[in-house]
Amino acid sequence: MTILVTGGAGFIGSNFVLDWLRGSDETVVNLDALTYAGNLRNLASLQGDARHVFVKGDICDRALVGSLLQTHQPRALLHFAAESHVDRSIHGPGDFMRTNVEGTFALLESVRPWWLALDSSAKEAFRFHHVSTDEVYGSLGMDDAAFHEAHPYQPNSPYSASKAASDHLVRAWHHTYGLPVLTTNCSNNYGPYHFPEKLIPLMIVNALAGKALPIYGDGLNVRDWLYVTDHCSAIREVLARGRVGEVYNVGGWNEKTNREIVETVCALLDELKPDPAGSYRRLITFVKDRPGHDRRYAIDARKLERELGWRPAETFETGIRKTVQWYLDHTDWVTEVQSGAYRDWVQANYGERAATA
Ligand code: NAD
Ligand code: TDX
Repeated sequence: MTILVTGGAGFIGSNFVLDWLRGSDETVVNLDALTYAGNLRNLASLQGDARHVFVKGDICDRALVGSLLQTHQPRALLHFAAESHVDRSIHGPGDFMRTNVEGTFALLESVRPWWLALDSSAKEAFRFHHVSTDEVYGSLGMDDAAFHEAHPYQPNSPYSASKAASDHLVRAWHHTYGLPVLTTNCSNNYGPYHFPEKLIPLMIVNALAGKALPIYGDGLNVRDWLYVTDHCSAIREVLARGRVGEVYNVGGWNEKTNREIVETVCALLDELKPDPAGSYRRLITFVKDRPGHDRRYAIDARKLERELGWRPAETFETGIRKTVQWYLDHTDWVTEVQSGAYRDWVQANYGERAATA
């Protein structure tokens, strides 16, 4: 059996592929365009492993996706590929519309004729699992109840608007064409292989380099944090037993202000790699706020727990300690990502296979 993953060289996608292959002999076909956020280094431990078939390519390329479906006949498609950084979406929304909206549309339209031609049991068994975000629901007040699956969509950034559009497309392809879809909307992830443009890895990497730790606005914006392998286990559960056409919210019940996050990172670094100049807290700097900055996200994950018995394995305390330790142990990964040197490594190790789909 085979699964097709899009965006499997990114942060969550690569964690998912590694996690999946730790517990399964199924082949994973991994379609990724290797944008700045995609890094085959994340999957270096799978080199030579025949269960992992990497294909460099774009989800907008219908001919390519169609041929992958015909060749590999996957029992499921897990759609992670996206432009994912809110700040980048503010400065340049075009790529977000192309990949997140047009790309999801192209993927659905590549899948539909192939899926329709399957025999009835394969058709019934197939799943299109769309990986999405809590940001589609907009911003909560401090006293509001956490987002549940029926919360109205109120996206506020170009990123969240593009993800909201993709969620609606996936929903419509189920209701109109009967495609067996599943959607998960997850809170903020953190953990290994997180690109150092996002809050937690940026703070770790900057602190170790003695650079400023920029906190937007008053730093009291709240995010709900989930360790990435807990997101992976939730996706596995929903894929295995989720009800077709349903949406499941995924979260860790770990609401933290950005100030708390940065102070926790500094305290852990002070313990694990003491700052020669005293404490990394000296680097905290309050900077201009992000335009349209959502105040609070919080996920109500009770449906997932009630229906599928899913619960996160990590607490925030265990997950953030593992994460800080991972970055301390993988300074070479950070250096390569920042310098772009991993692209040379990709060329050397994957050569033509990466260069041509
Ligand atoms: P990421 O930016 O780290 O990785 C995205 C991957 O998609 C990269 O490998 C990139 O090369 C690939 N990609 C981009 N455009 C592509 C295209 N046109 N064709 C093929 N591949 C393309 O993102 P992430 O943080 O791993 O997020 C993965 C998914 O999870 C996204 O859909 C995101 O919206 C969602 N999500 C992320 C979080 C989070 O906290 N990071 C939380 C909830 C949901
Ligand atoms: O330098 C920073 N300083 C700062 O205060 C950065 C990069 C961020 N922040 C703040 C903004 C947010 O309130 O920290 C919070 C987290 O920011 P990001 O790491 O950029 O994540 P966020 O905007 O919350 O979005 C993330 O979670 C949901 C992912 O990037 C999305 O892909 C996911 O859907």
